[in-house]
Amino acid sequence: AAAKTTTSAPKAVKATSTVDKAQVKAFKEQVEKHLRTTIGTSPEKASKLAWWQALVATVNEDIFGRLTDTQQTHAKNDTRAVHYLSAEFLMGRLTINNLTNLEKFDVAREALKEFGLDINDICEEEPDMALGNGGLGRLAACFMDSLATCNYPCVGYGIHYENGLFRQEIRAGKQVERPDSWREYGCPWEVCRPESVQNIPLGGYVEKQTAPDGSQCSVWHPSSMIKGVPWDIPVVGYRGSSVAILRLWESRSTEQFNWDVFNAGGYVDAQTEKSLAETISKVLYPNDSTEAGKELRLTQQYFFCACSLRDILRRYKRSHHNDFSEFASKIAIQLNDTHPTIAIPELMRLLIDEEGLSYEQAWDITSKSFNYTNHTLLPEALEKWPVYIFEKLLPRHLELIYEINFRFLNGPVEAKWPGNNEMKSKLSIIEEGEVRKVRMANLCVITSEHVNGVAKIHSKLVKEDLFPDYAQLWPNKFCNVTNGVTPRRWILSCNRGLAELYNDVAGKDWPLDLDKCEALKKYADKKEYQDRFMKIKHDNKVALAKTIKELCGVEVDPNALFDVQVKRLHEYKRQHLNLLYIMSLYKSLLEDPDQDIVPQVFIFGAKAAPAYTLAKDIIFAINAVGEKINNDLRIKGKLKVVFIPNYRVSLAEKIIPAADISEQISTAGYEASGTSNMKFSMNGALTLGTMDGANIEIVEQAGIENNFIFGLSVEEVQKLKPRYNPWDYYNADHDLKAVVDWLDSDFFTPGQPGALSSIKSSLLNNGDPFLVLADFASYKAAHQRAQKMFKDKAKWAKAAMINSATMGIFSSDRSIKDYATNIWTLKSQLIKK
Ligand code: GPQ
Repeated sequence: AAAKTTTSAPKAVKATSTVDKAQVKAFKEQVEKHLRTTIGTSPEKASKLAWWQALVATVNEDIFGRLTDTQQTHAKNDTRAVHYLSAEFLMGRLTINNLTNLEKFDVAREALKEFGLDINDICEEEPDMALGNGGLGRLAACFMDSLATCNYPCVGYGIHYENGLFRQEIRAGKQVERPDSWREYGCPWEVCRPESVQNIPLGGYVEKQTAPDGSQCSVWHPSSMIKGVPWDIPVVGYRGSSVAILRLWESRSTEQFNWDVFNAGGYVDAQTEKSLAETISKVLYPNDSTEAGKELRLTQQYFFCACSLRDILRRYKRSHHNDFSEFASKIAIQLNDTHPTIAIPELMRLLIDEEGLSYEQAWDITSKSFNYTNHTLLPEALEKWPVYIFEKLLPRHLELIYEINFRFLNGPVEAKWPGNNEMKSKLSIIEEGEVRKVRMANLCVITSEHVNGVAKIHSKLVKEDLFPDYAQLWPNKFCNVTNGVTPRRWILSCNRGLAELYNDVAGKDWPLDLDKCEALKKYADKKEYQDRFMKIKHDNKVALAKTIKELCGVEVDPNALFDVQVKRLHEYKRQHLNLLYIMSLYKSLLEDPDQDIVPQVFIFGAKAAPAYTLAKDIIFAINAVGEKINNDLRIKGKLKVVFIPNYRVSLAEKIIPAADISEQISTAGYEASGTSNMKFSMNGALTLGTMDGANIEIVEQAGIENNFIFGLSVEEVQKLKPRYNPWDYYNADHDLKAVVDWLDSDFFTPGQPGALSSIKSSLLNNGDPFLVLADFASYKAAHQRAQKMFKDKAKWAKAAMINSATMGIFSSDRSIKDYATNIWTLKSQLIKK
């Protein structure tokens, strides 16, 4: 209907006018009741934290009723369900999202206003739930939102880390890590479920026994027992459809095995043993896409998988008793990367050793239940655990892995490549060598019904480059599910202005069907709509400028072009390519301060893994260069560089809606998908990026002419890599040489010459593994195209609108429906009230 009135812009409806007075009154009374009777304070005395807690208690009243309805419906219908196993769930804050999904945000805002409170201000009290590193963990969180919204029966299983991803402080330009104790004052969303506690065996040895019929069997004698305590976090679907459960396991001591020590007067020793058991869920490993290879990490993985599988079995047995014939038709398990791989031998072990099934029966069930998602091709991320660690922690699992491997190599591999030992050693789960290792990805591929990558290009590379031999054995096992992000959090909650625009042009159902946003496309040429769209962007930039002033102390102009790169710091993501460009721009401004360039603000946010020295050096370099540029009066404020400390979900929600340019500049072939690229586009940023990951699919939707694509393609990278010499590019390009050499001076680090030379050294002496120098000229040219377009306000606005309007396929609802249809064969279930 709105489509017909093309001549005048829809009037911005004042959200307040639509809020029902009676609902506001009721909500206000509920909050006050909780403030008094749940939190034990009063409106006069309450701190912001107390107000937030009362607000959450109010929201929880809505959530728990629906949770019970959901669980009863699923139990009654004995539905098939998916179990999403992930070592990370990067949930961020939940208050605004839950209010939004319950369609109570406006009511809550008005209710709090009547107490003289600003809802956004109150919600700043909530610590981020940062139980993940980056894209992989955030994807799991978006998937929970979509699973609930699309009414798929599911449980998310993970670890209840006491400390999430470290808090980053920047001191003298350098990253300093601080612990993140997100639950210090309790988390009002989570519910402990003591009735579902699990006991998990660990360590010890395997005893071989001979049964009366002469057959051999193995008996595991573990050396200790760890208690797993489940904490449930309800995830409300949009418009309150169903409520999904995220179940996170906390490790505790069982004391079961310590009685002897305890009674013998070993009170203190018993306590020490206890602290070991409690160490397991203490801290999230802060590595993104790199394996730490630590024993504790494998223990974490095993601990949460073992708890989760027992939980799954318990629920299955409630309706199917000891008949496992329907297990695979009721249970789908999704492995989020290889981190939960140990669930495979653990399910085998539970079925054989505890439930008395034969190996063949157990394998039949296991191989029909599991699916595996790969998230990277980086060799350093592919988990390989030394056999000696397995022998110590999980001797029985190792035995089962050997058995799976033996049957695989002597079955399908021998059948396909008879007598070919080279093929066997390539495909084996065990890597031979000085230290023998278990290749977790191989175990996943051999066992899983489906193996998927996370963007079209990535899935192709998974099949053709990472697992080509497996693909010959099982070509149909490999498939693609392009990632997505939830439009509830990434548009509706974080960009209210844009959400209202979509309400006006696309109707109110777009958060459930993001393809509807395409309606905006036909207004992309209309001045009034362009103005409205860019006014929304400008307002978001004003708000971000305020945040930047608070967090970095730097004044930035909302009229400048906001160029943003926020993501984990990695060489393959090439923040240093961005930095080299900034230096070259600065250099040219010093040479000609009066040149007519678009004022630009370069905004960074990135955490480096604490042991990743070069990544930390790049953070230091960005801060050092920024400090110099921001204080150089000669360039008249045309250029600003800010590094926003402690980048996390709640900051992303402020930064992304305010971006003009989204930097997605990984070396082609290295970024599996990317997901912030989708969020930026949805919010009207133009992508300045390589043909990598989901960037390819983004420009397929939005048009290459509405984005700035540069650099080598995957094929070109593969071709160049073996004969690449960074010196050729360095010597051939004056500008490039000048900025690279600049890193060696003390211009940006007065009194500390060489403080930035490790970056130069990685580019020249270490062979520039991610082809930064090769892409520099092309990157610079892309920036010049962007600057030129930014001067043409109408053209820019149109491109921004088309980007935003065409991101329908990147709703995580689409991803989840793809999984449900092609991988899980899972049907949605409407919830009876
Ligand atoms: N990803 Cl293997 C992570 O965030 N952490 C990891 O350990 C691995 C992958 C990312 C990947 O780099 C991005 O390209 C993806 O978009 C994201 O996973 C979700 O699939």
